[in-house]
Amino acid sequence: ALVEAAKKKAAFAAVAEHFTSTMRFVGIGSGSTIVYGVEAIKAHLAAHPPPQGHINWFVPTGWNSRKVIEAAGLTPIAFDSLPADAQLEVAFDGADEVDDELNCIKGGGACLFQEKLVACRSKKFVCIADYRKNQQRLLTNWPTIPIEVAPIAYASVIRELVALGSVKPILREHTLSKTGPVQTDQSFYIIDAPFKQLLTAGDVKQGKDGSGKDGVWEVETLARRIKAINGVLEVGLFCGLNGIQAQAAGLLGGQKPV
Ligand code: DER
Repeated sequence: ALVEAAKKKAAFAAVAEHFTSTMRFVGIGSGSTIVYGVEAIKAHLAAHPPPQGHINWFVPTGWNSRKVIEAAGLTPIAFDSLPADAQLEVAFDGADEVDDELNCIKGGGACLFQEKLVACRSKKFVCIADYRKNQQRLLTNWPTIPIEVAPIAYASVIRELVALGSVKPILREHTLSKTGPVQTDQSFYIIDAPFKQLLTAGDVKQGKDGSGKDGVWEVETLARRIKAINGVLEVGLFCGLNGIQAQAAGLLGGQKPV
């Protein structure tokens, strides 16, 4: 209950600060926290109705996200239906872990590819995360980096990840529902790759070595290296690499209740 209350508090704070009824295109992420974000948006629209004839379009980041938008009675628009020059005013999304520089690990829900697509098409990326996600460095509490890969390439990507210092990357399999690998909205696979705790740019500025020696990486350096592996569609590190961190309003509401 404590965690759910923190998620809800974070979501309502994020929406109060970063959503307005006159917005045209708003990205909606995936996972459980974003459900509170959509609830907050719905309440905001009820309290502050948009001008007559104004449509608020919500861009989903996968099947789950679209269902959440529709269940709230909001209007979805597919990413590939957006007007060519349209940019989203804001994208709201959750995260699995967030560091002091607002870099995020994402992909716990296997939606990282469309989440990054939508986040990078937005002027601002607002991460809604409860206190459990808030760590000084990534891979402190969350143990692995989710990576979306073409099915045919998964074994070769695993080999390359091991060469980068990941001790035992694993193909994400279903647990209860069915046997076999999890498939994303793109029918790709997810590899969860453990790495040592990721250094921030600030650590490197203070002289720490994040170049991968002994498997110790700075977050953006590793994100680039993983993204460059043949067969990788997307890596679940949201950082300066794609300008997201620079845009991130990085709202971390729901601080641990005292
Ligand atoms: O997959 C993701 O990146 C999601 O945002 C997700 O992992 C966050 O999920 P949660 O809000 O249920 O913790």
